Amino acid sequence: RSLSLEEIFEQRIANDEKIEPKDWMPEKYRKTHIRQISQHAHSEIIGMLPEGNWITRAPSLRRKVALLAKVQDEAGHGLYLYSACETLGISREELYEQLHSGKAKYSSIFNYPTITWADMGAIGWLVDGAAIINQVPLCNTSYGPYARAMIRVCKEESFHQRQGFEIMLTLCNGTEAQKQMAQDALNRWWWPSLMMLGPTDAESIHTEQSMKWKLKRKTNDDLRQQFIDQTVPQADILGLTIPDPDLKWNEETGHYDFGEIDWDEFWQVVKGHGPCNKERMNARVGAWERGTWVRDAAMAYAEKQQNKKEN
Ligand code: FAQ
Repeated sequence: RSLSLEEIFEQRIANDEKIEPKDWMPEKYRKTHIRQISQHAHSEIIGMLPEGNWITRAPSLRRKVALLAKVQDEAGHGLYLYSACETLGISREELYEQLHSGKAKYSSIFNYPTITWADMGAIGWLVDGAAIINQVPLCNTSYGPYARAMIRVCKEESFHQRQGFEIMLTLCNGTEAQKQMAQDALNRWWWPSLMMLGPTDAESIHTEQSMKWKLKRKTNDDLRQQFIDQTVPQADILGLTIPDPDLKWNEETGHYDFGEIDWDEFWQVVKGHGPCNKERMNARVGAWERGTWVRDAAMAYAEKQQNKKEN
């Protein structure tokens, strides 16, 4: 008996072969990839906004150059991811429409305000730190274009993380007020960074299927634990206190135990009621609308060039 398309697909997944755009794939595999990759792309684009807030106010030329480059990298990540997503048969226009109409999600973390310079340090250290932990396993995800995009994204992300940690280290070695500013940023970004890795495995509706398809290679809870275990010693180096009285090394498990995450807050933010959801969407949609004339001009120019070639 010859194998069905579905059986061949399953076998390829079992053999750790990459699935490529023109290969047969189950409709649900395609849909769930469009969902995750587009949410990831939207997060990169919206993720530029909290940091964009500080480009004009960076404390030195060196800091400004680094921050500008980081925010540009994020635009680049968004573009690789949108391109990867388009290979699944959805257009860029549809993807933007889903973001702008509020139909598509983007990461909860970017709905928090950036109120001091130390937030640039905390975002690099914690948010990029959590992003790397989540994305390194995705370099090995089953869909080829997503896996290949992740390799380059992870390299850039690890540079971003070190940039953030270095801002924190500088503040922590500075005046008492600067160290306080760093502690305050850690206090505000710690819990949202843990939430970024998604609901608990028990609450995660997609994990089981995504693990079977090797879209996800590790569960939300495993990644969260890995992030905590990696970050606590870094806070010790900085001389900062993680705002969790229940955080404690557990000799038996070889991991840190940690306190209860406020999942109500997480779902409020995901549903659009976080501190900056409206501001972020207004900034994004406003930029898109103000850019209409540029897109129109580019299209008119391309058409003119095409006509010249034809005549
Ligand atoms: N925020 O069943 P699960 C970055 C939704 S890194 C909002 O566990 P899944 C770099 C989820 O979509 C940030 N929504 O879902 C950067 C689902 O809703 P749906 C982006 C969330 O997909 C750094 C529902 O909850 N990274 O941008 C969140 O299996 C610094 C149930 O959840 C990625 O996107 C959340 N935090 O696991 C840029 C990585 N968590 O779709 C600038 C790729 C969950 O059914 C500055 N994505 N939800 O309506 C993933 O690894 C996964 O999609 C997870 C969620 C782990 C995020």
